[in-house]
Amino acid sequence: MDTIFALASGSYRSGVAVVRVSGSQALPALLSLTGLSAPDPRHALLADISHAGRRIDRGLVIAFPAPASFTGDDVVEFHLHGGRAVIDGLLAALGSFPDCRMALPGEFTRRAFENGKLDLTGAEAIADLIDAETEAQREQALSQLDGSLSRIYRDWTDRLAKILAHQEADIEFPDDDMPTGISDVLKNDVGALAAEIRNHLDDKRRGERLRDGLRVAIIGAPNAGKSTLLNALAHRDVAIVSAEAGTTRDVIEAHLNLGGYPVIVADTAGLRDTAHVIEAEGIRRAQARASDADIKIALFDSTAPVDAQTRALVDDKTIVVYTKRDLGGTPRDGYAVSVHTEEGMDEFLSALTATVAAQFTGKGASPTRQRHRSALSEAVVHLESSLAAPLPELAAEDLRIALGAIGSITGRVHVEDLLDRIFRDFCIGK
Ligand SMILES: Nc1nc2c(ncn2[C@@H]2O[C@H](COP(=O)(O)OP(=O)(O)OP(=O)(O)O)[C@@H](O)[C@H]2O)c(=O)[nH]1
Ligand SMILES: [Mg+2]
Repeated sequence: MDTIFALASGSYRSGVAVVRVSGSQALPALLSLTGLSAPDPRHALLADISHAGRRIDRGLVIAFPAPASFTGDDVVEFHLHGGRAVIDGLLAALGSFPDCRMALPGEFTRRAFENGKLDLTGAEAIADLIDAETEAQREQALSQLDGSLSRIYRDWTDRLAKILAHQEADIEFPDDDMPTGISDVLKNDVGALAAEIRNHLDDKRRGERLRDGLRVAIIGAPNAGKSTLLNALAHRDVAIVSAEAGTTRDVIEAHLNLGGYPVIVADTAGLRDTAHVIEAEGIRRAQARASDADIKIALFDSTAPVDAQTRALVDDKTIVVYTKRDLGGTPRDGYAVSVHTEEGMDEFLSALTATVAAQFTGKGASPTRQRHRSALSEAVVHLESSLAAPLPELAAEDLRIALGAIGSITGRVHVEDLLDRIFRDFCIGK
């Protein structure tokens, strides 16, 4: 297998850059570039790094001999000055060693998976941690990396493997009063497992929404002050504001961090009847965005009569806000704010933050990807159909598919595990 290397730290021009090397040539390359003979494992050493008689840099080097490394293979790290010529010099030098090449995207983590250092949910957690922009996203990624999802799925695969083993045994050594499909004892276990998985899936997709960001749509009549509010929330001029009604046409998004939760707020075209083709398309987009938003903010101009079109879209996912409080008017309900004087803004912001936070309340780890959700749904379908299977072999087949589906989430279900369990749990001479 090739030895792979890559710049592990971010872009060029940084105080320190880390270049990581993994594979059987990592240690020989380190020794050749530094002249060291036997570096202490996992100890940083200051060394001159040279190649072909020319010095590349003076930096720290660390050797992580297999298997106690990130990938499980021999790994070497070079901590250099983060300049282009330095990094390029080292990458070129590494490329000149036999069987050494630049790593593909994700290849270090892939090797860690292949060497059993991580399961697939762990690998996904690393990607999520790198992408995390808010505290709650970071916490979710870290707890997934710690195995919050793996533990649940491993427990389920263990239980299901046991059930399947018993079912296989029932087929192999049938009792005289062998039931047609699956025994009552196993039925109970399967039913309980299916109920637990259904319960785990009934989480309002909070894990996935935390990764993707909660979708909030600002809606209201033209000139209600939607773009003004978006700019205030984003603390920058994202959308054009003008006294002319019908200014905003496209959906304009800003990514915010509200109380540690990621939120994508969308400003939309003002809702009204119009003969103008472009404005009408803008309004269509506004309505589409409103209908798939997790939370809507319905804006009403305090100084104007209540807009019926917007009012009709208010539901239990909507926060009602009256704008331009500085100009007077009497709001009927909701929050009254003035973006210009900032009156009422704190109250509105706390309400919005609390509504956002409420979307993420729930106990325990939640699936963080559609991939997890699809696999679990497939498992539930087959667990349920095993209960109704007319023949023991068909029940076993359903259980096997369900086991494969759950196992695919961590990528760690092997027939071997299953056989082990069969031999461990039964006396074969039964
Ligand atoms: N006095 C006062 N004026 C405001 C306030 N918020 C917005 N405005 C004004 O209201 C007008 C319309 O604001 P916009 O933010 O462009 O309104 P909009 O809802 O985005 O309008 P469309 O894009 O046309 O649908 C602008 O002249 C703003 O300056 C406020 O709190 N107080
Ligand atoms: Mg606007």
